[in-house]
Parts: sequence; structure tokens; C-alpha cells
Amino acid sequence: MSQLRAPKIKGFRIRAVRVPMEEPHRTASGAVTESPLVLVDVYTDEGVAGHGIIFTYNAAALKPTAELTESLAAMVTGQALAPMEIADGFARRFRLLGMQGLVAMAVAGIDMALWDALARTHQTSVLRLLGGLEKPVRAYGAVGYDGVADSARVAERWAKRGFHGVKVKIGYPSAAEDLAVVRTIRKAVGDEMAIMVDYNQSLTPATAVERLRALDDEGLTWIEEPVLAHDYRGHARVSREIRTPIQCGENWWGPHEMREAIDAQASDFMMPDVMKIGGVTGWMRAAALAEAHSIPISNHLWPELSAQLMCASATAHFLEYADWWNPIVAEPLRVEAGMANVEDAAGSGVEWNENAVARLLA
Ligand code: SMN
Ligand code: MG
Repeated sequence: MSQLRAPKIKGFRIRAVRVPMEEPHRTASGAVTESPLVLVDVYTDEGVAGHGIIFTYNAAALKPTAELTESLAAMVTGQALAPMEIADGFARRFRLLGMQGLVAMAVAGIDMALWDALARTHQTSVLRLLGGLEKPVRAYGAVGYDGVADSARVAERWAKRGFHGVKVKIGYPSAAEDLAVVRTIRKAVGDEMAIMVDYNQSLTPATAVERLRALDDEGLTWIEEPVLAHDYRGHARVSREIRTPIQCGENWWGPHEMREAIDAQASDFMMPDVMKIGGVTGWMRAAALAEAHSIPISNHLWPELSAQLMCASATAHFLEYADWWNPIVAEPLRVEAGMANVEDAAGSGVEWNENAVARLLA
């Protein structure tokens, strides 16, 4: 008989919440006005709990995603607490349906919860369980599609809080407006601050080449998703024509799509989303691909878990910080002097603020 500790999955609790945002987050492709979240809790037969978050972007997808997550959770109840094994099992079971969209989101939420529970079982963080150690990761804050004056005001606020970068939503009707926003922000935050811009897929390859050339001398750290996220050839064409690095990844479903993007030379940098890329399991495979190709890797949302995963990624670049889900997280990620601090994280670093969750249940 094996002497290894082998906890089993005893059950799950799946809840849907709608977390309001202080201010809507506007992009060139629509505004996010709230965070519809599916909260995944897993319980082991040793009495340990683990937590995961699924972000459905749109409230219309919230209940169906919660229901789908319930069904998938039932499929693995009773199994060993072995997240990688379970992720690969789901991939096999859903080969015919496909591992994108709501299925992939449900699988990833479960995966996050399982890794969290496994780390807590061993009384450590996800990062240390993976063999890594805490280190400072530079963080940047978000600035919405808010016009010249408001964008600069928000950027200045991040700079005053000690952040090392800001990412600004652009893709205004004219190139001149994009340029005005970038220049006003540069004036407001100074030369030391990294400025990234995000088009949220709003251009065609031909217009993107022209638009982005106009920004090539602005010292931008990256230009994000200028064209449709899955138009890898379009991104590659844009990337060949301009000097500023292209950043993509938040919409790639799993490491296989990331491989397609790398093969197409679609993006100089990459920023997988821990949900769409397949949870912690998917992230670690994505980070290995990034390392093998010497590509800097950043995250998308999920600040608590992502800060740890960035510390476990060889080519870690910039942490995308977002405070949108802070109301339901008991101890949100701390950013000190612009650096994410995961020193005392247990598991994934996420515990619920149960009072807030009860208030925001959908
Ligand atoms: C983004 C994130 C979440 C909702 C809309 C847009 C964004 C980012 O593209 O890069 O953070
Ligand atoms: Mg983006």
C-alpha cells in the first residue's frame, strides 16, 4: 500500500454572484459594467476547501456557466485530488464537443479550485507547491476608454499609488485621438512609467498597420490585440510592420491555441488568461511554451492566483492588476511600491468574503 497522502474530492459548492464595478471598464469593443462570477468551492475528504473563480464577462452567461460547472463537478466527485489528471480526463471526455467556451471555463474553474485545495492540503501556496518561490513582480493598472482628460487622470492615480505601468484602452475613431490620449498620459505619468495600449480587437490588419505606425515612436511597452484575437496571420502581419511589441493571449483557449499563435509569429509577448488557458494546469503548460520560445509572459486578470503563477513562470514580465473582484475576496492581493506581494498567501491566495458573497448572490 502506498504511504503517500491521497485526499479525495468529497464534493463541490457552486455559486453565482454579480459583483458591481465602481466605474464601468470601457473598451473599444464595449464596456464591462459588472463582474458576473461563478465561485467554485471544492471540499476534500480530509476537510480541506479550495476555491476558483470563473468570470463570464456577460451576465447572460452566468447561470448557464454555473449549471455547467455543477455538471462537470459531479463527474469528478469521488476522484483523487489530482488536478492535472482531472484536467486531462476532461479534455478526453470533451474532445467531441470541444474545449473552448463555457466548457473550458467550467473546467478551468474546477482546476483552480483543485490546485488551491491541493496546496492547502500540504499547508503551502500554489506557487510553492509548483516548486517556485515568492519574488517581486511589477504590476500595472488599467485605464479605460475614457477620453483624453479622464484617461490621464486615472493613469496619474496609478502612478501616485506607485505602480510601474498603466494599460490604456484606445481605438478611438481617429489615429489622432489615440495619439492624443497616449501623449497626455505620458505627460501625466513621466518617462519612467511603462505605458501599454489595448485595442481590444477593434481594427482590421490593414488599418492596424497604419494606426500603429503612428504610435511607433511613443515608447510604448506593448500594443495589445490590435485585430481579432484569433486572426494570428493578421497579427503577424501587423507585428512585422511595426517596431513596438505586440501583446496577445487573453482570448486563447488552451496551450494548443497558444502554440498556433506562436507558430504564426502572431505576438511578441503573451498574456494568457488563467481561465481561458485552462486553469493552473493550462497556465503551467503555457509558461513552458513561453520559456521554450523565450517569450515574455504576463497575465490577464485573476490577480491573486496570477501573481503566484507569474512567480512560477521563467519569462514573467508584467502583472496585470485589477481590483474588480476585491469586494468578494477576503484578502485581496497587496501591491507595494508597484510590486505584487504574495509572501503570505495560503493556497491560491483566495478566500471569500462570505458577507459580500451572500449579498451579491445571483
Ligand atoms: C479586458 C479585461 C476584461 C474585460 C475587458 C477587457 C482587457 C485587458 O482586454 O486586457 O485587461
Ligand atoms: Mg486586453
